[in-house]
Amino acid sequence: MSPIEPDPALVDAVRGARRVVVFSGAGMSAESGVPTFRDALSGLWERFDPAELATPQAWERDRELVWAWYEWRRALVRRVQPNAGHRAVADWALSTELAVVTQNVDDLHERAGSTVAAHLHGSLFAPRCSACGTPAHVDVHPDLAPVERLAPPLCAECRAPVRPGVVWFGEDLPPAAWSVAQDAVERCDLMVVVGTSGVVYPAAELPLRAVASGATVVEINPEPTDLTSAVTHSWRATAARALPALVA
Ligand code: BV8
Ligand code: ZN
Repeated sequence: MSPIEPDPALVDAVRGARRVVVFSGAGMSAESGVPTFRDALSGLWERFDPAELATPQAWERDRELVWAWYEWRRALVRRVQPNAGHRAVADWALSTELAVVTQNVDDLHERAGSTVAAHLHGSLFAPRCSACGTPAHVDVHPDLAPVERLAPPLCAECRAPVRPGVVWFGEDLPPAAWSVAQDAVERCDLMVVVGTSGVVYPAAELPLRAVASGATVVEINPEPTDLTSAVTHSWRATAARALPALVA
């Protein structure tokens, strides 16, 4: 499917931008083979609701199930590669002031060469002690079969269970990441919103703030979303096809 050509006004806005924010969601990594958040509940976990499993309550109720789900996702991310969209964003930053603000917990922006300004929802690759917060080094199971239960390792400092380094529903966003993201959005003259349905707050507020501060906001998504009515341009295209065309 070749992307429908972008609106020439969209291309002009992108070409003329001086301070860019790329705001990415799970759709950014879809063409790398990383299931979007809801698709990550296929197989063993399909009977769970993401908002159910990605919560402190689920962790308290069944740590081994939650730890297995995150380790399966971490191993899957390790096995895949950044796509042309991730690489285009990294290339763009070589010629333009650009901040990557991502909701994604994978490391594909980094592996494509980007420096990520803010991981709003944490990272699969930053497990930490659930009690004292000490970062934990946990080897990735290279070919972890999707097992339903896996005992989390214990903290080397205090022996409490190690938890995934992500932000669960009901947890505050990391203050530093949230503050960096807000500043970048305040400053930008262009925000490119890629692969997010814009349903999770407060992250989904950022494109609305960019519009309010007078920036041009371009959405790249094969589907319309909750943000479509608010953005300046909405391009029905996928990340790996649209971003290289924009950045060329
Ligand atoms: C907070 C990490 C303050 C975990 C994630 C009741 C109680 C408590 C809070 C709330 C509440 N009601 C509402 C809230 C707020 C809540 C929220 O927003 N809930 C939603 C469900 C309504 N938010 C929070 O709790 C946040 N914290 O508010 O703190 C607070 C504190 C205490 C009490 C109250 C408030 C924390 C939210 C962080 C949750 N953690 N991730 C993990 O990964 O397991 S969010 C998770 O879902 C992902 O990170 C992602 O950002 C988000 C959405 O997932 P997806 O739908 O998969 O991805 P996305 O939305 O990006 O959709 C995919 C899109 O890509 C689609 O549009 C698709 O068309 C498109 N696409 C597909 N293929 C492609 C593509 N696009 C381009 N190219 C392609 N090839
Ligand atoms: Zn500890």
